[in-house]
Amino acid sequence: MSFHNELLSRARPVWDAMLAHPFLKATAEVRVPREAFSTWMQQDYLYVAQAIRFFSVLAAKAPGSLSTELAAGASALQSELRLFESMAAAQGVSVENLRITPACHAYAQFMLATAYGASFEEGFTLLYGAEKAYFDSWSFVRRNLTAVSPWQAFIDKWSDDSFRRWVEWLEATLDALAAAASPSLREKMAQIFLLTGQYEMLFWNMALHGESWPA
Ligand code: MP5
Repeated sequence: MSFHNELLSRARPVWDAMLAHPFLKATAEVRVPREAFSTWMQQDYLYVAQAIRFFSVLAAKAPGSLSTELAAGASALQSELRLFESMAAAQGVSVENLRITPACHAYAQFMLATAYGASFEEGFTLLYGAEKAYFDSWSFVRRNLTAVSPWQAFIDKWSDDSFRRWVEWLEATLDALAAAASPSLREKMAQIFLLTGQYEMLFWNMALHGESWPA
Protein backbone atom coordinates (compact mmCIF):
# COMPACT_ATOMS: atom_id res chain seq x y z
CA MET A 1 0.00 0.00 0.00
CA SER A 2 1.31 3.48 -0.84
CA PHE A 3 2.32 5.64 2.11
CA HIS A 4 -0.44 8.22 1.58
CA ASN A 5 -3.05 5.43 1.48
CA GLU A 6 -1.58 3.99 4.65
CA LEU A 7 -1.97 7.41 6.31
CA LEU A 8 -5.56 7.72 5.10
CA SER A 9 -6.41 4.27 6.31
CA ARG A 10 -4.94 4.94 9.77
CA ALA A 11 -6.83 8.24 9.93
CA ARG A 12 -10.08 6.68 8.68
CA PRO A 13 -12.16 7.34 11.87
CA VAL A 14 -11.37 11.06 11.97
CA TRP A 15 -11.57 11.37 8.20
CA ASP A 16 -15.02 9.76 8.12
CA ALA A 17 -16.18 12.00 10.96
CA MET A 18 -14.86 15.05 9.11
CA LEU A 19 -16.68 14.16 5.89
CA ALA A 20 -19.89 13.51 7.83
CA HIS A 21 -19.62 16.89 9.53
CA PRO A 22 -22.96 18.76 9.70
CA PHE A 23 -21.24 21.94 8.49
CA LEU A 24 -20.42 20.26 5.17
CA LYS A 25 -23.86 18.66 4.82
CA ALA A 26 -25.56 21.99 5.55
CA THR A 27 -23.27 23.77 3.06
CA ALA A 28 -24.11 21.19 0.38
CA GLU A 29 -27.81 21.63 1.08
CA VAL A 30 -27.41 25.42 0.93
CA ARG A 31 -28.85 25.84 4.43
CA VAL A 32 -25.69 26.49 6.41
CA PRO A 33 -26.45 29.21 8.98
CA ARG A 34 -25.07 32.52 7.76
CA GLU A 35 -23.24 33.08 11.03
CA ALA A 36 -21.48 29.73 10.79
CA PHE A 37 -20.36 30.33 7.23
CA SER A 38 -19.16 33.83 8.12
CA THR A 39 -17.17 32.41 11.03
CA TRP A 40 -15.60 29.82 8.74
CA MET A 41 -14.75 32.50 6.15
CA GLN A 42 -13.22 34.86 8.71
CA GLN A 43 -11.22 32.20 10.51
CA ASP A 44 -10.05 30.54 7.31
CA TYR A 45 -8.89 33.94 6.10
CA LEU A 46 -6.68 34.12 9.20
CA TYR A 47 -5.59 30.51 8.67
CA VAL A 48 -4.58 31.11 5.04
CA ALA A 49 -2.54 34.17 6.06
CA GLN A 50 -0.54 31.89 8.38
CA ALA A 51 -0.42 29.17 5.71
CA ILE A 52 1.58 31.60 3.54
CA ARG A 53 4.29 31.66 6.22
CA PHE A 54 4.04 27.88 6.56
CA PHE A 55 4.54 27.35 2.80
CA SER A 56 7.43 29.79 2.79
CA VAL A 57 9.25 28.06 5.64
CA LEU A 58 8.71 24.68 3.97
CA ALA A 59 9.98 26.11 0.67
CA ALA A 60 13.13 27.32 2.42
CA LYS A 61 13.76 23.85 3.89
CA ALA A 62 12.79 21.88 0.77
CA PRO A 63 15.24 19.86 -1.26
CA GLY A 64 15.99 21.39 -4.71
CA SER A 65 13.10 20.96 -7.07
CA LEU A 66 10.38 20.92 -4.41
CA SER A 67 11.34 24.39 -3.31
CA THR A 68 10.02 25.97 -6.52
CA GLU A 69 6.63 24.26 -6.25
CA LEU A 70 6.22 25.30 -2.61
CA ALA A 71 7.25 28.89 -3.25
CA ALA A 72 4.67 29.01 -6.08
CA GLY A 73 2.12 27.61 -3.63
CA ALA A 74 2.88 30.43 -1.17
CA SER A 75 2.34 33.00 -3.88
CA ALA A 76 -0.94 31.35 -5.01
CA LEU A 77 -2.21 31.81 -1.46
CA GLN A 78 -1.97 35.58 -1.91
CA SER A 79 -4.63 35.30 -4.64
CA GLU A 80 -6.63 33.07 -2.34
CA LEU A 81 -6.70 35.87 0.26
CA ARG A 82 -8.08 38.20 -2.45
CA LEU A 83 -10.82 35.61 -3.15
CA PHE A 84 -11.78 35.63 0.54
CA GLU A 85 -11.84 39.43 0.53
CA SER A 86 -14.11 39.65 -2.51
CA MET A 87 -16.47 36.90 -1.31
CA ALA A 88 -16.64 38.49 2.13
CA ALA A 89 -17.35 41.94 0.66
CA ALA A 90 -20.07 40.50 -1.61
CA GLN A 91 -21.76 38.93 1.43
CA GLY A 92 -21.27 41.88 3.76
CA VAL A 93 -18.87 39.97 6.02
CA SER A 94 -15.93 41.83 7.54
CA VAL A 95 -12.44 40.37 7.39
CA GLU A 96 -10.85 43.22 9.29
CA ASN A 97 -9.85 43.36 12.96
CA LEU A 98 -10.77 39.72 13.45
CA ARG A 99 -10.08 37.88 16.66
CA ILE A 100 -8.62 34.44 16.06
CA THR A 101 -10.52 31.59 17.74
CA PRO A 102 -8.78 28.98 19.91
CA ALA A 103 -9.15 26.26 17.24
CA CYS A 104 -7.71 28.41 14.47
CA HIS A 105 -4.94 29.65 16.73
CA ALA A 106 -3.97 26.14 17.79
CA TYR A 107 -4.01 24.81 14.22
CA ALA A 108 -1.92 27.73 12.93
CA GLN A 109 0.58 27.31 15.80
CA PHE A 110 0.80 23.58 15.08
CA MET A 111 1.46 24.36 11.44
CA LEU A 112 4.20 26.90 12.13
CA ALA A 113 5.82 24.88 14.91
CA THR A 114 5.98 21.85 12.61
CA ALA A 115 7.43 23.85 9.73
CA TYR A 116 10.07 25.53 11.89
CA GLY A 117 10.87 22.80 14.37
CA ALA A 118 10.27 19.42 12.75
CA SER A 119 11.78 17.76 9.70
CA PHE A 120 10.86 18.82 6.17
CA GLU A 121 9.12 15.44 5.72
CA GLU A 122 6.84 16.09 8.73
CA GLY A 123 5.99 19.59 7.49
CA PHE A 124 5.22 18.22 4.06
CA THR A 125 2.95 15.58 5.59
CA LEU A 126 1.00 18.33 7.36
CA LEU A 127 0.66 20.18 4.07
CA TYR A 128 -0.65 17.05 2.35
CA GLY A 129 -3.10 16.42 5.21
CA ALA A 130 -4.52 19.94 5.14
CA GLU A 131 -4.88 20.04 1.35
CA LYS A 132 -6.33 16.54 1.13
CA ALA A 133 -8.79 17.36 3.91
CA TYR A 134 -10.03 20.39 1.97
CA PHE A 135 -10.12 18.53 -1.34
CA ASP A 136 -12.20 15.72 0.19
CA SER A 137 -14.43 18.08 2.18
CA TRP A 138 -15.26 20.44 -0.66
CA SER A 139 -15.59 17.59 -3.16
CA PHE A 140 -18.20 16.15 -0.78
CA VAL A 141 -20.02 19.48 -0.87
CA ARG A 142 -19.80 19.64 -4.65
CA ARG A 143 -21.12 16.07 -5.14
CA ASN A 144 -24.01 16.66 -2.76
CA LEU A 145 -25.06 20.17 -3.79
CA THR A 146 -28.83 20.45 -3.89
CA ALA A 147 -29.13 24.02 -5.23
CA VAL A 148 -27.10 26.91 -6.56
CA SER A 149 -24.74 27.97 -3.79
CA PRO A 150 -23.63 31.51 -2.98
CA TRP A 151 -20.34 29.88 -1.99
CA GLN A 152 -19.67 28.24 -5.37
CA ALA A 153 -16.28 29.96 -5.81
CA PHE A 154 -15.02 28.32 -2.61
CA ILE A 155 -16.50 24.95 -3.58
CA ASP A 156 -14.80 25.09 -6.98
CA LYS A 157 -11.50 26.33 -5.62
CA TRP A 158 -10.89 23.22 -3.52
CA SER A 159 -12.62 20.61 -5.69
CA ASP A 160 -11.73 21.50 -9.28
CA ASP A 161 -9.30 19.65 -11.56
CA SER A 162 -6.38 21.93 -10.92
CA PHE A 163 -6.68 21.47 -7.15
CA ARG A 164 -7.07 17.69 -7.67
CA ARG A 165 -3.84 17.66 -9.69
CA TRP A 166 -2.06 19.60 -6.91
CA VAL A 167 -3.23 17.07 -4.31
CA GLU A 168 -2.10 14.21 -6.57
CA TRP A 169 1.32 15.84 -6.88
CA LEU A 170 1.48 16.15 -3.08
CA GLU A 171 0.54 12.46 -2.79
CA ALA A 172 3.21 11.28 -5.21
CA THR A 173 5.84 13.51 -3.61
CA LEU A 174 4.90 12.38 -0.11
CA ASP A 175 5.18 8.73 -1.18
CA ALA A 176 8.67 9.38 -2.56
CA LEU A 177 9.75 11.19 0.63
CA ALA A 178 8.40 8.32 2.74
CA ALA A 179 10.21 5.71 0.64
CA ALA A 180 13.51 7.38 1.53
CA ALA A 181 12.60 7.91 5.23
CA SER A 182 13.49 5.69 8.19
CA PRO A 183 10.70 3.76 9.94
CA SER A 184 10.85 6.15 12.90
CA LEU A 185 10.52 9.19 10.66
CA ARG A 186 7.61 7.56 8.84
CA GLU A 187 5.90 7.03 12.18
CA LYS A 188 6.41 10.71 13.09
CA MET A 189 4.88 11.65 9.73
CA ALA A 190 1.88 9.44 10.48
CA GLN A 191 1.40 11.15 13.86
CA ILE A 192 1.47 14.57 12.17
CA PHE A 193 -1.11 13.39 9.65
CA LEU A 194 -3.45 12.15 12.39
CA LEU A 195 -3.13 15.45 14.26
CA THR A 196 -3.86 17.36 11.06
CA GLY A 197 -7.09 15.41 10.57
CA GLN A 198 -8.05 16.16 14.19
CA TYR A 199 -7.43 19.88 13.69
CA GLU A 200 -9.52 19.89 10.51
CA MET A 201 -12.38 18.39 12.48
CA LEU A 202 -11.96 20.99 15.26
CA PHE A 203 -12.03 23.72 12.63
CA TRP A 204 -15.45 22.63 11.29
CA ASN A 205 -16.72 22.31 14.86
CA MET A 206 -15.56 25.84 15.63
CA ALA A 207 -17.21 27.22 12.48
CA LEU A 208 -20.53 25.56 13.16
CA HIS A 209 -20.83 26.09 16.90
CA GLY A 210 -18.72 29.21 17.40
CA GLU A 211 -15.89 29.36 19.89
CA SER A 212 -14.46 32.01 22.15
CA TRP A 213 -11.70 32.60 24.66
CA PRO A 214 -12.55 32.53 28.38
CA ALA A 215 -12.53 36.32 28.71
C1 MP5 B 1 -7.05 24.52 4.06
C2 MP5 B 1 -7.64 25.71 4.51
C3 MP5 B 1 -6.52 24.38 2.65
N1 MP5 B 1 -7.75 26.80 3.71
N2 MP5 B 1 -8.15 25.78 5.77
C4 MP5 B 1 -8.07 24.71 6.58
C5 MP5 B 1 -8.62 24.81 7.96
N3 MP5 B 1 -7.52 23.56 6.17
C6 MP5 B 1 -7.02 23.45 4.92
O1 MP5 B 1 -5.35 25.09 2.51
P1 MP5 B 1 -5.14 26.09 1.28
O2 MP5 B 1 -3.71 26.47 1.45
O3 MP5 B 1 -6.12 27.21 1.45
O4 MP5 B 1 -5.40 25.31 0.01
